[in-house]
Amino acid sequence: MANYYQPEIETASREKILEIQNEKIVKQVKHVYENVEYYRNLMDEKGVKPEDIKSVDDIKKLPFLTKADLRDAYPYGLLGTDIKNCVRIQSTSGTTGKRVVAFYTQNDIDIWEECCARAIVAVGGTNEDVCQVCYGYGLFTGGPGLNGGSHKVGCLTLPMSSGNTDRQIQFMMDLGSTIICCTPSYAAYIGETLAEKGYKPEDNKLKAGIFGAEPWTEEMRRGIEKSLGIKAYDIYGLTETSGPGVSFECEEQTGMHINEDHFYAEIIDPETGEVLPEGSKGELVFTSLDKEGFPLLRYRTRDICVLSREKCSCGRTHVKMSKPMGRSDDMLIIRGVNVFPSQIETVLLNEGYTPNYQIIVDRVNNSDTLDVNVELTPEQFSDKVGDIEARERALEGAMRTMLGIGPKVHLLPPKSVVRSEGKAVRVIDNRKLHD
Ligand code: DLL
Repeated sequence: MANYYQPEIETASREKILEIQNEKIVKQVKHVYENVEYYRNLMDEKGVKPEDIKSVDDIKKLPFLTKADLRDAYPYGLLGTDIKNCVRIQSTSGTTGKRVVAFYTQNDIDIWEECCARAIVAVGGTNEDVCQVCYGYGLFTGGPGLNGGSHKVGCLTLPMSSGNTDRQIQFMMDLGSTIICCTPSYAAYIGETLAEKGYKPEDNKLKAGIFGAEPWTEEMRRGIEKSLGIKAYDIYGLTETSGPGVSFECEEQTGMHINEDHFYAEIIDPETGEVLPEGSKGELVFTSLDKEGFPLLRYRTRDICVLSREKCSCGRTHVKMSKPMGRSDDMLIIRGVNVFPSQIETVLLNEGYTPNYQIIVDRVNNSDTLDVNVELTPEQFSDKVGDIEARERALEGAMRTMLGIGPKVHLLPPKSVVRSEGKAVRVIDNRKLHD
């Protein structure tokens, strides 16, 4: 039996959803044009006026926003309201030195948490559940978003944050957690640790897990379901549009319903920017229909997906997106943290190294590893082992500060990073992330 948090909107007719979207977009574009100089300039350059946007069909006339715009406008250039109306920031990686900073009014937080509440109710959550949130808390949106959603549903919320697996397991067992929220790789790791400690899947009270923030395969889903004895559901989102809960899986487990009353989704050709017909594979673009603090219009997510309007047996009418099938840029997600090779390059240049480097990513025991091989110049090269090691640790520290996760750095003799005849191969990703 399907459960909804806001049935009237989650199962609304297509006409009703369009009516809501059309009403919101006209207001939102006018508001952004009047209040966000950065975007007004982009619209003026394209010769689009707010009056040209009469319905969501006209969204394709608007200019795109990208992570590069977020960097150019950092920190306040895309703010949609007076800063005194904002109550929170959240943040994720930028492409180089500056992070993406998103602003929220209280209304934005309420809507975001409602979206997460929809996801929790969709997996069977009620006020009788104990919801263990082990996404990171802090600037990352995972912890705060699911925490807020869990409160709205009335679950007993365990704000665990990530890490300290022994304590996670102790609370899970002692307090009888029934829903767990974390990255899929952490869920797999918890499952493995439970088994190592001698627990069988039926020893815990978990019934469902809400996993996202990084790509994962159907094979991983089956593994997690088996090791934890639960149903594993996907959840998607990004800081720029709020955080987790932009879309979520229902009991059908065949894609994630996008909360269309708040986000308008398009699929474009990543090369040409052209809007593709329904059912095509391409880059997902979101327009926030009612965000106040950070109202991004036509934000290019770089996630490659397919949208489907096939009728869903759960009764929800909102469009479904497939699992992201890759990215149209070079962003990596390592242990749930977004990492751009350009951030690593920035650290190397800042620290006086050359940009001859290679990033090697792998997954060992359900945990991602990140190694960075960096070539030294003949002047930098030293045959004193201690000297090299000290420099490796210093570089690891600088990278940890920039990335939010610590890589293992290996300083190599001159000419040891393979030169490519074409485009330099900077990243070797040995993980299997997509089906
Ligand atoms: O990862 C928000 C989030 C937190 C989503 C918790 C789900 C659960 P960012 O740090 O801004 O936000 O990273 C956003 O992560 O563009 C995708 O590339 C990737 N991503 C998010 N969810 C999924 C998913 C959070 N379910 C970027 N499957 C997005 C695959 C995902 N990739």
